[in-house]
Amino acid sequence: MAVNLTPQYHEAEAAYKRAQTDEERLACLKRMWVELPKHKASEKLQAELKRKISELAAEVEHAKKHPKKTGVSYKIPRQGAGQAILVGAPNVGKSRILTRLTRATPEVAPYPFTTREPSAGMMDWEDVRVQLIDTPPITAEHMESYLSSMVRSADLAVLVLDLADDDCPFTTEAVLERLSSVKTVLIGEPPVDVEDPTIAYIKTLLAANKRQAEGASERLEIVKEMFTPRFPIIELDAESGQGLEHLRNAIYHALDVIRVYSKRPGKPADMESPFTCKRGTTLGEMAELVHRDFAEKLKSAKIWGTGVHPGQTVTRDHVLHDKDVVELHM
Ligand SMILES: Nc1nc2c(ncn2[C@@H]2O[C@H](COP(=O)(O)OP(=O)(O)OP(=O)(O)O)[C@@H](O)[C@H]2O)c(=O)[nH]1
Ligand SMILES: [Mg+2]
Repeated sequence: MAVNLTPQYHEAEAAYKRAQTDEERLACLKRMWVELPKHKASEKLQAELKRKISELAAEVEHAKKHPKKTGVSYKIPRQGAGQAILVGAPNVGKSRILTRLTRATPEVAPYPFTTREPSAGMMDWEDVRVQLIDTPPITAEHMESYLSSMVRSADLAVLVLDLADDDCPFTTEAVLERLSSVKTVLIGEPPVDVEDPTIAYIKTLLAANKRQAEGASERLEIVKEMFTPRFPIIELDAESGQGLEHLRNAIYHALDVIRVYSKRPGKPADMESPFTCKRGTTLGEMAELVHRDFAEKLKSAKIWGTGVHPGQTVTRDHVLHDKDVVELHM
């Protein structure tokens, strides 16, 4: 028998995956519990949720009584059309990629463990911007404690690998294992139905960097054998710039967002600053993005774009397309 989870449940689950602190996670688990249909088919899920809530509640309680003196957490406010996080083994070129795709200037150096703290920059893609985050390296032995929650709350991970290094398939596997040991699974296409809600699947691109290094072609063959079809593989050489535009495009497209331009009645559309929303967003949902009140006040809307006559009046459940121009009437 199917569990038939409600949209509210899925929403709470999505919020759980984005949560960055244990308190937030606990609140989301509680919401998931409330929204979970309580019947025979969902018994396993009920038991699992109950266990998670009780464990996490104990942890939160414990943390309150024994505040940690050490340990840092980084909250980088989301900006732009989406957030992509660069992760990988030491010295693979994560920081170099950030310097090439954004105006950020993290330190780049020819030795491992250069980056000690995350830093962010904005990547231009046509008329939108995507937030990129550079992070300290991950090895089998070490990962900064805050990293997994940053990866979980990102829209996309870019797993960077070093084609100048014979060990690159293994150091990359070590990164994947390290993250999955804390229930953060990097994968090309996250599954639609997730059995265990505590596991976060993060959509991921594999960036095979240093493509022009000696021996890179041979290593790339091995990398392809090991990681296809688990991840889409983007070849690049950040130092020389080869493949950079390919990576820029792949990042934007992987976010799966569309651009919508707003227009006031009787005025030309504002083609300067599009709203971005997930593909599949409806007019009603978009109105809410523009302004919380708009969704309620919305009387009608006209659209210029895909699948409509120019200026056609549409209802709030109309699904929007990239580059649609929308005129909202209150
Ligand atoms: N040949 C070549 N060298 C590169 C490329 N990308 C980065 N490098 C070099 O590789 C070294 C490491 O680059 P970083 O960007 O600091 O690497 P990282 O992954 O940020 O390293 P950590 O911060 O230690 O994790 C530097 O000497 C870069 O100049 C590339 O595409 N080709
Ligand atoms: Mg670095």
